Amino acid sequence: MANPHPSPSMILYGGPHSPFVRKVLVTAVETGSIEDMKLMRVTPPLTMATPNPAFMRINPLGKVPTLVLPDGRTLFDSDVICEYLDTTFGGGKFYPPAGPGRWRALRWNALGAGAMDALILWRFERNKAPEIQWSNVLSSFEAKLQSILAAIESEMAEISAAPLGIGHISMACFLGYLDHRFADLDWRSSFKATADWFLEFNQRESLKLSRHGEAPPIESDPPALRWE
Ligand SMILES: N[C@@H](CCC(=O)N[C@@H](CS)C(=O)NCC(=O)O)C(=O)O
Repeated sequence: MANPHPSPSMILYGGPHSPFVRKVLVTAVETGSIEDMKLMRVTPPLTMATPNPAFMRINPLGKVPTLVLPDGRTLFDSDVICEYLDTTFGGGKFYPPAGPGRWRALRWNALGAGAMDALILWRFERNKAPEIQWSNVLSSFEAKLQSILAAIESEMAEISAAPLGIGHISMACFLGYLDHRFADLDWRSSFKATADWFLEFNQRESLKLSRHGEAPPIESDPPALRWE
């Protein structure tokens, strides 16, 4: 689906490899707001080591996702954007009002988003020349990944029974990014309930449309959303 809306009134800055951008895309598809969004790729892609002064005039943090609203104001980070989309277009389902459902959704969201942060930092360290990598940092991230997956696995009965919320979207985007950038890790054999949940969740239209750029195409999937 290539943004069929004739003149989208919002601009989403991002790219096809960021899990935080994917979280916004999934929320945008789920809330029916994707068609009102033009997707603008930030080039070269932002990394911690490549600041982009021009882009910092749009978002002082120099990070994606960044959403430009119809009146020209900008929103960041992914949670502010997702809550905006949820309340403006989605009826406020994904960030429930104060109460146990809200804290549960926000807790799972924090788990998924924290896991994405950890994977990004781990990848940054892993991509350094071997002689300057910190082995204790690498092993610390490896341990954190196991503990995050174990936590998700232990809560899977409650996760799969709960109404769809921002926590599910975050955790699915974490697992998608894990497959995208750490395809060498076989996490499924140790975390079978999580693997089964993700297999099913991954079939949602919102997940199909937002697959990461280099993910192998799945023949039956619709074409991915297009970045300009
Ligand atoms: N907490 C932020 C994290 C966003 C983030 O880390 N984005 C990465 C791309 S995945 C980025 O823009 N990195 C550039 C940088 O760190 O300077 C959010 O939820 O939006």
